Amino acid sequence: MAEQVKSGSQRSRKRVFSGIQPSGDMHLGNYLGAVKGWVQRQHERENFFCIVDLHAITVPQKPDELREQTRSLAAMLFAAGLDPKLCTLFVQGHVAAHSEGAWLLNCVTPLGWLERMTQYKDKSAKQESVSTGLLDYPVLMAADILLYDADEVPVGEDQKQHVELARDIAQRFNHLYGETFVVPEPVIPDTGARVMGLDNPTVKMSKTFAHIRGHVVRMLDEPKEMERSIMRAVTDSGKEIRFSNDPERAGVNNLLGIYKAVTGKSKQECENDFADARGYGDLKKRVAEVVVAELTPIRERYDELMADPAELDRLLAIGAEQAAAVSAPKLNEIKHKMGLTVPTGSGL
Ligand code: ATP
Ligand code: LTN
Repeated sequence: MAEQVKSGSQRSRKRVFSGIQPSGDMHLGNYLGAVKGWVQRQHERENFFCIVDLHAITVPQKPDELREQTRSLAAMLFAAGLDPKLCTLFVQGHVAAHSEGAWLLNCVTPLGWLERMTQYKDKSAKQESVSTGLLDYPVLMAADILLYDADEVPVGEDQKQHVELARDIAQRFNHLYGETFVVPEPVIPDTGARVMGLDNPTVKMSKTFAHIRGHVVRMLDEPKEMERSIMRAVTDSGKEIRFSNDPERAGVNNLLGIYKAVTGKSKQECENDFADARGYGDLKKRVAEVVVAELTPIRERYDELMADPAELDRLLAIGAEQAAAVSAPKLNEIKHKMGLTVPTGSGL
């Protein structure tokens, strides 16, 4: 009986799960690498999107700011185009199955798998004191995904290793306890998967470096500020406007990549658009124009949503209820498979 639920292919629409941390202001990298794709494909999929506050606290956060950023991110995601009729958007901490599921999966995950994660190595090197949660972060992420039997996980390039770990955990669990989980696929966009810092095109655009002037374009920056950051973007001393893998030309490549991801044009069309440009100044101006045009209506919808907190809370409460309806029975199935007793009436 449970077999029928497991195989993603038996559902008429693929099920998507993805998450985003409320750990700072959402930026253009998050939008182009993940959120824009969620919005574009929401009509063809069954969608679960999660504001992962439990992941955010794996590094120190200011409680009041975290609470505020969680609500602000929810408004931003709706403003970016997630439709509550098509998507379940919820806050991870509102659905207890995620923490419980992570514990259960912890008990089948070898420690060595976690110690190998590159994001853990990078982030732990930057912390004075490293929490157990930071090491365990990918197991919580696996629980997020596997509790929903998600077929697809749309993320930026930096999260691919974590989705692969979720696949390994699913396979190991299925091997130990019998078919239980769908083995999810990472879905990485072909453009925008790795938007680089404007001040330094050798590092990914990141909330961690948002305090450095000119590093990010925040979704909520004023148009003037967006223009300023893009016009100041670091480039080389040439003037050819072409996609390139040459590390020397990473700045121009990044700007063209942003242009491509925003406009949805092909590489050839993008290069053609700049065939008679007089230099990088023209490229930057045009990139700033398309970015401002894309983000301005989002900012306006965001302001409307933030002006009605009761409506935002109502939408998040519905999201949590819908998420719990899917994840609670799955949690019981996992517990039962592992030999735990589950409440009578759970059908197991
Ligand atoms: P940051 O590094 O900016 O702090 P993050 O990677 O820690 O962000 P989230 O904010 O949760 O974490 O990321 C949400 C989504 O945005 C993920 O799918 C992630 O892969 C994607 N993402 C983050 N930064 C970039 C980027 N520079 N380019 C493309 N996608 C990105
Ligand atoms: N770790 C991710 C956020 C995240 C996620 C998930 C993404 C948490 N749970 C489940 C996809 C699926 C990040 O930092 N970007």
